[in-house]
Amino acid sequence: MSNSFMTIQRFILEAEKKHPKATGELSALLSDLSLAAKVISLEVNKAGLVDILGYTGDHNIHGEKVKKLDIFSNEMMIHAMNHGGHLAVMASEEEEGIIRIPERHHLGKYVLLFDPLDGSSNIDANVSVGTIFSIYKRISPDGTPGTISDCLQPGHMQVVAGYIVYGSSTIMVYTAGDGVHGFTLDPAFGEFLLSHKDIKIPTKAKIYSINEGNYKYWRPGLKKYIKYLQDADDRGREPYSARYIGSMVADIHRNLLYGGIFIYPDDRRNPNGKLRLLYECNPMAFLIEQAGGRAIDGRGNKILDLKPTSLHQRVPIYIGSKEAVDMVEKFISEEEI
Ligand code: P6P
Repeated sequence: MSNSFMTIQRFILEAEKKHPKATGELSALLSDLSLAAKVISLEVNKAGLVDILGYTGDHNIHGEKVKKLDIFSNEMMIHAMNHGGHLAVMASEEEEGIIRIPERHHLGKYVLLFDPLDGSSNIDANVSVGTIFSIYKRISPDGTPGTISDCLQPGHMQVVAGYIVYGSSTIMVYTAGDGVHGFTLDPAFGEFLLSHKDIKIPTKAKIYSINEGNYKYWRPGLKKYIKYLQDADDRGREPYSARYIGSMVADIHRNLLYGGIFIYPDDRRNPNGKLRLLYECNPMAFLIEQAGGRAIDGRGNKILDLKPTSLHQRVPIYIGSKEAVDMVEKFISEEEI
């Protein structure tokens, strides 16, 4: 079947054939996720029309103001995914604790962690937002309710990771450990069609993405690195562009396609940075490494090697084109404290 009509369902089934022991559970799980993505995309794209923009007046577990679409997307993910019989447990960036599978449903062998609508503080300004997801195999005994330990596995144990970016079009990008592939939603007939096969992030970055408003709080090595990028053309090197949307999914998606580095560092105000290890950093790190890039915490660790200690822990992240991450790692390792 040519790419132009390769639906995500067909692609997943083709990929499954490469694994003779595959039971089809993971494929069904990914298909369920693509359905949830279509529904969220529909709501995100008409939010301004049906008055589900704006704040609910509540605050989430992180003390952040909650958007109506946050609630909708979180509930959509839970209700779309909790009855397929493929999951033992879920956890959401919007929920304090783990999300149990209702007793009436079969308990599966997978674990789903997700950020239902990342970047949603931007949505009233029509800025691209996204859903990020991460799938692990359970480590607790089959047939029993999943546990928090199932959710606190290191990122290198992921079997699937991906995101859906709701932008000028809706694109679902995922990896199952065999490359990174992108599917664009054709709204005419509601199918995700293969549009980006085997994505590789350019080794050289042309873009750096960081909130420079926090400059005065940064560690010295990071300040020197950003200055080095800004002086690139003085040294006869390819100048860099600063691009920062403030929506991780959109920033990472652009850098994945064009080449770039995204940084949310630890600084004097946020000693562990802002982004969550389970729901943002691990899935993006799996994807970017699969696409040929790197993802580190700036403390000598690969993101994927970090052992999570709590559901909502935050970690610093330097992620993107290999050369750029190598370079910032060098500046940080040589910094005088
Ligand atoms: P700041 C959105 O709120 C988010 O979680 C990520 O999507 C984004 O990269 C980051 O926070 C932006 O944070 O502090 O630069 O506004």
